[in-house]
Amino acid sequence: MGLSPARLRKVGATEVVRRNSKSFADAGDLHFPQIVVDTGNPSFRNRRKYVAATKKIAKALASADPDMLVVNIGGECSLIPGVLSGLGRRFNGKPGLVWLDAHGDFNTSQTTPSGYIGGMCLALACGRESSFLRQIGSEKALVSEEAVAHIGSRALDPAEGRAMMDSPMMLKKASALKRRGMESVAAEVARFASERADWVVMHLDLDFLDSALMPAVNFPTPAGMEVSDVGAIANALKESGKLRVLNVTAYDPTKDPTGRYGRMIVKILAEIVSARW
Ligand SMILES: [Mn+2]
Repeated sequence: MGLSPARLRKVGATEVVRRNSKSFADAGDLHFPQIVVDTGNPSFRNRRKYVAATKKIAKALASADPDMLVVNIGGECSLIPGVLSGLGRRFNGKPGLVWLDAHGDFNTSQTTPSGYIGGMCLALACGRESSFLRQIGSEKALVSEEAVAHIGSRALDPAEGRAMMDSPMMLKKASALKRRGMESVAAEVARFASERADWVVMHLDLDFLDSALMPAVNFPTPAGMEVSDVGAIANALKESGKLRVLNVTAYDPTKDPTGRYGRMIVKILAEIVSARW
């Protein structure tokens, strides 16, 4: 996934954002030490490197222009604490988070079956590991769970799923979205986020999409969503006037030898940044 930003730039990601924006600035790429062997506590692997990476992301974003849409290309979903921490210093008011993902990313070191940070990063942003918050220099949760909408899940671990059900977050599983249709859910999600937040982050883990549509991710998951569902959410959020940040994560170029899926992601990106923005 670390190869994703360079590959997506190569197939036009930077260009479509530039072309669809009134003003544009490119903050460049961040580089992190490669993790070859997992180290540290098996219930929170690679923690030391992750804390350093989170601080680096936060620092890079702390000078972002609050009047522009900030587009972050991952890497994996675990960029989120860095994004919220950095932009939280710069933007006024409370953040909201609309999280599109097949997975919960809501484990903690107490519930994780693997110690994989990517499966815990949303819970970390929500402040469920106070020691992590202290390590990155934050006194409180980076986003309140009351302002989180989790959309499109279909592969939750049991304890993680229970924690999500008990949380005040909005939880819309893929099965419910298919029953109700995305148009009405999108309006509800946008209303939820804009009522509870002053600025909203749309976070797209590409495995939100059905694995047949988007197999170039690390954890492709069937029974997923369509590209038009991403567009419906993006449009509803744009109409709310509070969408300030877009994260696009989890593309794995090594699973995309022809570049076909990279081009598809650039097209999705173009749609999100262009229409009605
Ligand atoms: Mn995922």
